[in-house]
Amino acid sequence: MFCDDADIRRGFDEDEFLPFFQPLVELRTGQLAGFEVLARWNHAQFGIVAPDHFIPAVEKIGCINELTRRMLEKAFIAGPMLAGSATLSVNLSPMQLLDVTLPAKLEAIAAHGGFSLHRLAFELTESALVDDLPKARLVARDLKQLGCRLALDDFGTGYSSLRHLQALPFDELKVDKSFVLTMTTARESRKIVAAVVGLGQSLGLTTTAEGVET
Ligand code: G
Ligand code: MN
Repeated sequence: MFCDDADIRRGFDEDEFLPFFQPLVELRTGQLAGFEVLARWNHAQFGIVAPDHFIPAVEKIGCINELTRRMLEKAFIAGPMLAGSATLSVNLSPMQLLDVTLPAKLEAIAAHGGFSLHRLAFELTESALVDDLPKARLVARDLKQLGCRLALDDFGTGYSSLRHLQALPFDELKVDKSFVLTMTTARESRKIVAAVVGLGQSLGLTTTAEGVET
């Protein structure tokens, strides 16, 4: 059956998981700033499958670190094709921030792929922060010591967003696409986005708008 454990394991065996690259553009200059690395499953039978259809199952069978490893390895191969300062942003599942072995593994993958960790950012959702904050802080600190940046993903959708912003040493704020997509038609969404940009500026964070598609 599609997306059951055996099918996912088969997908890993066949190396069917691959990164898609979503451009990040600096609004002020129009320059390409980097890419978000998004997992896709190039399924033998169903073709390209979006992450919301397989990430929960990959997490459940304990393969999310393996998925991240493959995304990083494949993305780092593209590293030499990126402009000098362009960055890569990779999504982490909440549980991965509680894995104290992640920083050392990441360092090894980056060294092997010849990619500078100063050009890598990790995106975390707010739910990463509720389970074991002291441990998440340790892992976050180690990641930052390696040079990585941390982004708070989907900002504005969880509860206690502002408190989470203080909980970890974030460098970036990503405004949830639900606000951005409705910005051109809903005044309230515009106000919210403006307020989040202001918040980012006050806190010295880079603010990214998700979901700009037109
Ligand atoms: O469909 P779309 O590419 O917009 O989905 C993006 C979302 O899917 C990300 O914000 C993230 O939540 C999830 N996602 C995509 N790639 C990965 C990945 O490699 N690891 C994890 N944990 N989540 C991912
Ligand atoms: Mn993201």
